[in-house]
Amino acid sequence: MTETQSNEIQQALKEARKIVSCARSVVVLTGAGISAESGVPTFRGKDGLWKSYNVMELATPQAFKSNPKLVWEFYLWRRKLISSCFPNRAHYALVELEKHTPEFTLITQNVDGLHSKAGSRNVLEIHGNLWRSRCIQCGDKFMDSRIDCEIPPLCEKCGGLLRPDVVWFGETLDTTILNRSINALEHAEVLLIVGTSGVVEPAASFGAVARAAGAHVIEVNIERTPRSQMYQTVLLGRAGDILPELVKNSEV
Ligand code: BV8
Ligand code: ZN
Repeated sequence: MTETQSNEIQQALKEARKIVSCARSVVVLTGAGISAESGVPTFRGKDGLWKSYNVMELATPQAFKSNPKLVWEFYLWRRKLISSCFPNRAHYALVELEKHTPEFTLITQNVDGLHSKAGSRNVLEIHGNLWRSRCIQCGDKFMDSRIDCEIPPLCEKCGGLLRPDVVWFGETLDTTILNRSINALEHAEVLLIVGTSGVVEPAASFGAVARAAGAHVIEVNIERTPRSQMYQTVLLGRAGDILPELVKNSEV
């Protein structure tokens, strides 16, 4: 990287830091990229999940209907992998930011539970949580830390089939969580979008919703995305390097 490039990045980071530290209401939208440095594979990266599995074939209600055992193998494999992953500096930077921002909402597409594990409080898990199971018969929902069990697991209350409590492709998001997300986006002064390829809807359009409502949108990613050109600020780099720098003076 040339001297000029690094100065430009420093300048952009300094401006972004000022915007974030002065904002009353901040919304953050995260994707798989924020957990990459914790060792959780992203979906579309070079070593992404899609390379070893066809997620579109596994993360759908049709797949579960036709082969619940295979789908549970996929999810238990992910639980096992994620059980040895811990929040990284980027997750903790958002915990700090939340402490120093009057109105703060964290919207995550991730199902790994690492934001709550880091201590974030106002978290909207729009795609659900891998560590929660739900009965398709009686609807019982509970935190489920099992990484090994008889598959497909059955509900202890009614004997019905359990499923991971995540949102699959082709399924609608929880209405309450979606409405809370849209409401936060429409009242945000700043939207910080971290580590998402901006492909999966409706989350991919959240930047446009906030921008249209007057927010300053800051994207943090290791590369530009198809949505970058619509955002006022794009900070290229790893979330674990950029976020601690972005929020550091909010600790004062
Ligand atoms: C819905 C849970 C109504 C399960 C997930 C045509 C057009 C538009 C939409 C659609 C369409 N056809 C169908 C749809 C709807 C569909 C959709 O969007 N499909 C896409 C593929 C086109 N969406 C839905 O079905 C949603 N429901 O819309 O309901 C409806 C219903 C029926 C029909 C139409 C509408 C439900 C979507 C939820 C799917 N569930 N996850 C599970 O995890 O197993 S999505 C899953 O993939 C993740 O949750 C996540 O959201 C998504 C992956 O995205 P990212 O998080 O962005 O991850 P990715 O790997 O792609 O990118 C990582 C990024 O990080 C990269 O940019 C990389 O550069 C960056 N990065 C890497 N390392 C770092 C980094 N950045 C910073 N630092 C680093 N260190
Ligand atoms: Zn049940």
